[in-house]
Amino acid sequence: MNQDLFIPNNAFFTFTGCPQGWSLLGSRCFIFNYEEKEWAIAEKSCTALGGNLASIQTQVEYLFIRQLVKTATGKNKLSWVGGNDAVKEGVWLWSDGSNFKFSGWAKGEPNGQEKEKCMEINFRESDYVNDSVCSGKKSFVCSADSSPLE
Ligand SMILES: [Ca+2]
Ligand SMILES: [Ca+2]
Repeated sequence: MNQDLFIPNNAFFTFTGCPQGWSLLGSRCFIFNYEEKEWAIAEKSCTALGGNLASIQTQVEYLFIRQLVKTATGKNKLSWVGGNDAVKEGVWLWSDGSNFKFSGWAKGEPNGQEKEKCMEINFRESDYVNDSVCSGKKSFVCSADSSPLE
């Protein structure tokens, strides 16, 4: 192996284009926010940080986001992500506008019809993706595209 190509982990975070405090995965950045907010207020907080509530585009991203929450809180803390079917019942969209291909709902979910329009992870502190009532106050995860190197 060419030693010149070795990049230490911490340098990776420093130089590949996530704002401070965000974590890089591939070309995207993620951050966990402990403060509990309604889904829409959480989305506003994410946009203020330059992102949106997290979209989950791959299984690897799902695992990464859950690990981010676990690392920050020591448990699988219930958290909002960016999926919602607020515009039309049953039509799930990501708040960042990316293509919704997610199929990792827990068994029997989404089940809330018109009452549950917002997507959460770690329901019952477990590997459980659920649709829920948007006015519930929960921690949340934001995502953003990373910036290219200058
Ligand atoms: Ca719904
Ligand atoms: Ca549900």
